[in-house]
Amino acid sequence: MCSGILQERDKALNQFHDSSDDRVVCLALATDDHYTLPTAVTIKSVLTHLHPSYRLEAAILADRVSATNRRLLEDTLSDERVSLQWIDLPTDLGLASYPMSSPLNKEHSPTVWADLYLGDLLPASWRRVIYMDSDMLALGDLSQLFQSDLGGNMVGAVQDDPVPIVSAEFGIRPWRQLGFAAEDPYFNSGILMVDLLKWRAKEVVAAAGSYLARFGDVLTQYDQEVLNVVCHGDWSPLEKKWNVTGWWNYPERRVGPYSDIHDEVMVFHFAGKTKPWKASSPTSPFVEGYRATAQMTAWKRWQISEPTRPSV
Ligand SMILES: [Mn+2]
Repeated sequence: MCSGILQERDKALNQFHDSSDDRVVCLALATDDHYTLPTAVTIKSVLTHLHPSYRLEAAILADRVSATNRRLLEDTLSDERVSLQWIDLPTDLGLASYPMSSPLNKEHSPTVWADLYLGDLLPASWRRVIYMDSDMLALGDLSQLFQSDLGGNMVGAVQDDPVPIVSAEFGIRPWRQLGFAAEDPYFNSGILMVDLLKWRAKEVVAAAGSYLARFGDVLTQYDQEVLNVVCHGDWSPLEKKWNVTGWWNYPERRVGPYSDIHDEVMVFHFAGKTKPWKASSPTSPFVEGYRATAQMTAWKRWQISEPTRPSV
């Protein structure tokens, strides 16, 4: 009985595969020169866990990355299952030029805004893409995410933990003026599953520019906030396992449906200030996994140079 069901399921999966001419996952990340190593680690982790029948096409939206770091990233990812393309960010990204007087908006790299330009910069032949931050470690097969049903929406994303709704502190301050409901959900933008056909049809950059022109002075969360405005009512919630942050490091939060969340992680997101490539980062199994992946890169001098603090 059970095996019959499994055979049916396998048949359905094979039909899906047979009907798609190419088993490819399209992935995009953005980096400046300083983030090239973390970007390489994230892509390496994706490749390591990708289903063996899939290839990876990775686009790197690059802000002035040096020739040396490009070569090191390419050497790290020299694998017949991956093809890389560098896409240089224009030096005059319009969204990076808005005056943002909010004290929360410190000096930041233009790469912060690169995700808003996915529709403009990625190859026209790409119909879907997974966008990832460069502070993430894949622990599972992203071909499953790439096949997600977005229910006709433009984007799939994971609801944020510290900011679950638009009216939360550090959510969307002008939610009333925008006509949103207080309880409307708010997502973390560290990983996005994007329907590029819908994205390109929506003129995302223009919508983002209008928001920044009106409310740039009360912005609290950079591109994440703007994406939540632009994608409002047009995103599907993805399962938490696709974007598990350090918010879950506190055992008292891992209760009820989330009691096993750490066993289910498909992508761990080192959101916040403590990054695993900094020696000052508290250790955890995810940090150890990250550092093991970093050892597989071509950066021979990858090391933790400061003394590590014990985990708290
Ligand atoms: Mn992040």
